[in-house]
Amino acid sequence: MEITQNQLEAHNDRASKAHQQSFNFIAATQQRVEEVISKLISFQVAIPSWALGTGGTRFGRFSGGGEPRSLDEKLADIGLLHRLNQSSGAASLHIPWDVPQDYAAIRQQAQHYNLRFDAMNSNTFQDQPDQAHSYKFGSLHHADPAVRKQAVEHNIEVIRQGIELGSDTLSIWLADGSCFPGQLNFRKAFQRTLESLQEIYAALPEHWKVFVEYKAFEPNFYSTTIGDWGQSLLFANKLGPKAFTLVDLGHHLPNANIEQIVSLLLMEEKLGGFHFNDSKYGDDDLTAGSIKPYQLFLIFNELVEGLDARGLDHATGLGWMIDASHNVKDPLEDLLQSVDAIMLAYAQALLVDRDALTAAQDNNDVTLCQEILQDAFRTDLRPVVREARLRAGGAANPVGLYRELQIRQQLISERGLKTVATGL
Ligand SMILES: [Mn+2]
Repeated sequence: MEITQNQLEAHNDRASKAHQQSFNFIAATQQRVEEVISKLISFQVAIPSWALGTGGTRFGRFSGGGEPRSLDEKLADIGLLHRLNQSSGAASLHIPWDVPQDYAAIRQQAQHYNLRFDAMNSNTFQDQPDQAHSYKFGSLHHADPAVRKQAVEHNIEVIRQGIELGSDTLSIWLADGSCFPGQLNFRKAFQRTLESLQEIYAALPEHWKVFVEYKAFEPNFYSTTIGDWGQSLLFANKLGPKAFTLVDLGHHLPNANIEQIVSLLLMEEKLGGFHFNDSKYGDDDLTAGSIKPYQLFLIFNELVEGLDARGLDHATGLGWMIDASHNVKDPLEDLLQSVDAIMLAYAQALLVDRDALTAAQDNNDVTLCQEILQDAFRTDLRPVVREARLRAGGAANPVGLYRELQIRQQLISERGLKTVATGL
């Protein structure tokens, strides 16, 4: 199904009066609203193909119905999101879950929805039915060279798929690690991983990048071979200028200062991309901004400051992606909420008075530093995010229009109630 221009305009007309009142107020009280709007319009967040169906836990999975059954239907779902918010103009695919049957047709479909292909994700955390060797004890770090070779070749195959689609980034997350003390020689595991990554790196086309993602724990619960940003940075530095660290917000030990990690990686020119989500405990993969919105704002505050310090374009300087899983919500509604939270945190960070903050920092005026940050965070910028969305051609209230048009019910009638999307 597709949303028509008439449906969009009728919805926006109904919201127009209330929106204008709230927007006029903020535009009259904040000087830099136009600059914020133009940056918001450029900013796009990639939607992961694996988050379009209902996720699950190791205890169960409860399908919501109407889930996409193919790559075509996944792109159609991302097209719907982008139509509603005009901020989801990219897709992040996962191989082998999303192997295209017909590249030209998939490229054409993406063009129809005005989507581009962001980072391609490899998968060596599961065994596929046709593979010769098991990843039960790891992939790129495995003691057996035949397993490592299979995992390296898979990653090179993902690069090849990405070239066909016009992507320029390979994103690697490894489940490799150990569950018990003594299981693994840490040094050898690191060195084997480095050698495997070097082989993959050598296969990158000229303009490509590789993102090395880290994760503190899970599925291994004693050690992870790329467990934190230091280990990822070691690999990225040893690999070369096309290798970067990827920060997934849910992949840290509790209470880690993620904004400081982001700031320093950006300074070192080694921050490559982001996986947005939120968490209370671990890798909860909850809706961005649903648990710790102030942390999300503080992260964006460092991103804006660091990107500006290096003269990088906010929209293209890093890879912006969501990595989430939806167990109890409609995945499409959840993704709309995540993108909205990301745009809001970004808008608030753009509003921070940088000059005043720098002066307060230099004067050790701790109270004023906090006042400046919290003033931006507590300013209701929802009308500004909405205005940017409307000017870009989106809906005043994406979740509202999604419900008014009963999109989930339509997807169920098109695809069936018992469909299961490939993914986690
Ligand atoms: Mn991730």
